[in-house]
Amino acid sequence: MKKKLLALSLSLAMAFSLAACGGNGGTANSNTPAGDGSDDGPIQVGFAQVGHESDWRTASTKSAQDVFSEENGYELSFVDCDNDSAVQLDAVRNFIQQGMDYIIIDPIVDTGWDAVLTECEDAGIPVIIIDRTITDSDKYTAWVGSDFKVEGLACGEWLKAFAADKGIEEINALVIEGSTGASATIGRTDGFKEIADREGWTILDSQSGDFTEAGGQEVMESYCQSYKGQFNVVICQNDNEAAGAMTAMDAAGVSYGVDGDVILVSFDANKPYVQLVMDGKINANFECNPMAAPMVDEIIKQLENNETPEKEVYVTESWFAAEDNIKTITVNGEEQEMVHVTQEVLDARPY
Ligand code: GZL
Repeated sequence: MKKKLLALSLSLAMAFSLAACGGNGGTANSNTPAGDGSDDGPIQVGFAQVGHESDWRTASTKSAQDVFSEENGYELSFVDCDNDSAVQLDAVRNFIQQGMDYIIIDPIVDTGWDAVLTECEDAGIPVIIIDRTITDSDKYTAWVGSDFKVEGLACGEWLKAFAADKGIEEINALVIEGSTGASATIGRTDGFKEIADREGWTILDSQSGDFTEAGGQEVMESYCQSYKGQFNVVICQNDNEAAGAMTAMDAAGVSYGVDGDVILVSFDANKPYVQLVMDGKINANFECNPMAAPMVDEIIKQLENNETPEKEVYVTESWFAAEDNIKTITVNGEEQEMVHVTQEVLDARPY
């Protein structure tokens, strides 16, 4: 769209300048084709990605690289911002300088965006946000992602039903949060806490593991020292933190999972961790679908055809459990299925 508009405006400028010169003017002759605004080159897309901190992020990046490929008519400029917000803002400004047709951003944190989004708007470059959200500006064309608070609520509603079924009367939970300031962290934390407050559960502690395995292990090691024997639930806000937490609990002699003393919950549901649910190591895993790129491709096609896309597009996701004792949960008044992980379910996982 931007290149076409740019080509058209240049053509018009040339036409007027030629007219101003009286007649053909300049070197162009009357046969010079008027700019039709067509530009058969690839659509230039700049993608400022959070980083490479997790399996989820790897799947998200692969999805974008698969969709915004040369054979699909794109030229992708990809920047791994390594969880550094300053790097991410610079990447977006560089995309503006490079004259991208579209800019995609997965925002590391949800604030500090209005100035650079205004610059994109002034440059006439549509911005599409994926995955995490931006709360201090709406100067973007569309957002594609998950409802993180619903993920947190679903986790709490499942735990309530699971505890009731198992006759567990007291919940003393430890939470390993994701990256501070990330909307995924904020939503999952708020959602789970809403149910915990409603049910009178105790959240003994809630610290950030930064969505990494090392971070999850470090926080869990600290928790095992401070709270060993006091907790019966661990909520990890992504799979990599759950992997680190399992390492730490193994070392501390804390049992977890279907046959353990501690209920272990994760988010993301990457395939290797859905395997761990089937193996009974993780009791429940709440998917966060990283495959936003195909929907962004559809949005770009709409924009190329001068159509107006929806401002918000939600990806589909499922809730997985090791046991089939809880068939459904109710989240925000909506009945949702708990998927009991069988080999067939695992084999069908796309990432
Ligand atoms: C959530 C995404 C989070 C994942 C983590 O949509 O932003 O960031 O849950 C990832 O695995 O690091």
